[in-house]
Amino acid sequence: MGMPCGPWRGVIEAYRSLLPVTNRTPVVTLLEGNTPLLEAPALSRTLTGGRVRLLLKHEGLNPTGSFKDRGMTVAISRALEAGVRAVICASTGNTAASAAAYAARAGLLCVVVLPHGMIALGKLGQALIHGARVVPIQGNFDAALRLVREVVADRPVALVNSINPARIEGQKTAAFEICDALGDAPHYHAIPVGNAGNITAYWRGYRTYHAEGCTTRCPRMLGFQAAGAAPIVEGHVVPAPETVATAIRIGNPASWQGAVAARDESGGRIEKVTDEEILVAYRLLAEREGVFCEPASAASVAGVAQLARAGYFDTAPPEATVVCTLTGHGLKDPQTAVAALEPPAPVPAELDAVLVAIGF
Ligand code: AN7
Repeated sequence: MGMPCGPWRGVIEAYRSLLPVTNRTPVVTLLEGNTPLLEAPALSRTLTGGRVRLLLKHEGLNPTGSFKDRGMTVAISRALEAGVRAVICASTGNTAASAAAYAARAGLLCVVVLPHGMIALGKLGQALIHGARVVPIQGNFDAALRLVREVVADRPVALVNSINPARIEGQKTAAFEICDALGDAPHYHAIPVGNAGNITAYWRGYRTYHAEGCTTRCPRMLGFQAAGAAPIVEGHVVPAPETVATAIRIGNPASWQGAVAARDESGGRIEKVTDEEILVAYRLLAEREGVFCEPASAASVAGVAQLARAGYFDTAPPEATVVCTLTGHGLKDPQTAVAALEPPAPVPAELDAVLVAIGF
């Protein structure tokens, strides 16, 4: 379709004809979307021996620091149109941060139900500062999602998790932007999988653009779960998911079927990556490409590295493009960055001591 001219007005205005809005829908936007698609030449060399062209869709540069804003602009706009006074979600953190910000802008009450003690610091700070009613539970994300489904069953509150179809519709705009930037779809698309809404959304976006005649192909979808929270890979619900990547600490994804369909219809894969592989990719992205994403986001790059080691890209077309979605910003979770590297101990405020510490 091509990007519209003039100042960026958010994903609803950019792709209005492909989204579930009418001219009566009050658009609630923080000008999300239009995120960079960055070349990653160092990672391409290091991880794939230059076999493929690696690009990063840096979704951490959305207004609240994650891809959730693309779906939230549509979900909150529709909730406002429907006349509800409050929205609610379960969250591992980013959905809560996004819902809280968009609800604040819309003048709606926002309730977020979170697994206590398992939310990265920045995300909790966002939910609080935007004025959400924060309810930490003594249970995990899957329990939180069960509870909010029960809350909305007989109350006039809009659920803004990705089981709300407006969320998936909005999130598919990332695939549109990638195709617009590349002039066609990439050959492969790598993405972290938690509740599996985003892989479902990207696949829908790629299929839509292909059906509209905007692209000549669809990519193979490559989804990656954390090894301690890999229900789709294992083929069964994981009752007590565990991973350093708290954003994808999910044992029973709501869009399980959507992820399986994306994999099978695209001829792709869904695999698991260990916490160690995630943290190696997390540091490589920061050290070699200057890109700081949160641990869950690095699962996409860790997965590409794993597949490259196994020879998966040996059969890729020449000049094959691989896009990795970096779903959230590294500043969301400063504690994991600091823990990964151990900040140095302080030295006296004297030149000699500083020179020794520098290593000069
Ligand atoms: C950074 O915020 O589920 O597979 O409640 O925050 O669409 O769930 C977050 C998910 C990947 C996984 N990367 O996306 C929530 C939540 C980051 C995330 C995912 C999430 P889905």
